[in-house]
Amino acid sequence: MLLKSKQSYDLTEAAVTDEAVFYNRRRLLQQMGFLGAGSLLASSASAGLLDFFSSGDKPAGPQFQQAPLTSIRSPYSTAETMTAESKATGHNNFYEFGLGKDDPKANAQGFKVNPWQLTVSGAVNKPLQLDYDALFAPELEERIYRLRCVEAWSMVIPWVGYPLATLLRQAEPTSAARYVAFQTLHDPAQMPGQGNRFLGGGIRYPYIEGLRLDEAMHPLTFLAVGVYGKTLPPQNGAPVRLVVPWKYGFKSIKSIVGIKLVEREPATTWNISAPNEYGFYANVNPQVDHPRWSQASERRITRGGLGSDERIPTQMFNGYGEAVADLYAGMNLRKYF
Ligand SMILES: Nc1nc2c(c(=O)[nH]1)N[C@H]1C(S)=C(S)[C@@H](COP(=O)(O)O)O[C@H]1N2
Ligand SMILES: [Mo]
Repeated sequence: MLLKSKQSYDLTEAAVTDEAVFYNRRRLLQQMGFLGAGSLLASSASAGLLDFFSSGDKPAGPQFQQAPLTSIRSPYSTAETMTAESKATGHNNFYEFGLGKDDPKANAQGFKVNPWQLTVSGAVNKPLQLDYDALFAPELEERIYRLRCVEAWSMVIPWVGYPLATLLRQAEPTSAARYVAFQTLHDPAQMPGQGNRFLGGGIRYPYIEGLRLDEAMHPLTFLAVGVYGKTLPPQNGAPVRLVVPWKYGFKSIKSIVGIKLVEREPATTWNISAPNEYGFYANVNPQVDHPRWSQASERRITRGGLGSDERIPTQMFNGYGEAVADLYAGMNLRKYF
């Protein structure tokens, strides 16, 4: 069940976290986030965007450097078999870097994450401006969560970060704040999908998302700055992304630069794109099918490879119902899908 304490922590990825204890986090933070010079622009200019976006061999440019992160284990973790790191960081949805599942990893290695500015603004008493180092200032914990994509595949991923509520409390939402709006970086020079309707899948950029304030304050709602014991790679939303484990994956917006407390339900990217297919709430619900496919089951990606993925039943609220169902008491979840 959910919110179960991890019994066995003998997973290989844990070694990375433990190893990190020997390092000084600050020193590591200084080393990371680089990124050879403009590999993305250089390669798109020389090879042409279409070649650039064709997946296959790794781009010749420099690889993004991740740094180890020290974190404490969170009781809010599942003990289910974790997805292999190579799958969680190699099979991604991040349309800013291409539509194919292996495009983000292939195309985002030159993404610049430092310097970064995340602002928390709107209906708050104390607006925040967080630079890159400040993103890592709160105490970091590791949360192993199920991630259920609306496309009916799922993974089990060990995120490193802190509750979104930690930041929101610092900003002190006023009584006018009822929703939280999120925005991804808008930088077509670095994110080719943002500058081209074909490469970017025809959605409107920057990618935006939103939560009700009580959803945003829920202890399971997480801001991830790392994964598998290291800083996030760009394809997973470096340097900071949202993780809302009981909602379809598209709510978990990547590479966030803006968090704004607002009075009214904010517009959200996929809802704008196809309102009959993607709702504001997007709670995982095996009883409410997508208009074009069933949501009753999912393909659980673990280590990948032929025949290794299991088809498993999808759980209401992705298995987090005990913790979150109260948020939706009395709501018609077919209407508010
Ligand atoms: N900015 C932005 N955030 C995004 C997306 C995207 O295309 N752009 N894709 C979403 C979708 S559909 C999913 S399933 C998750 C995937 O996260 P992962 O690649 O880290 O598994 O990111 C979400 N966040
Ligand atoms: Mo998704």
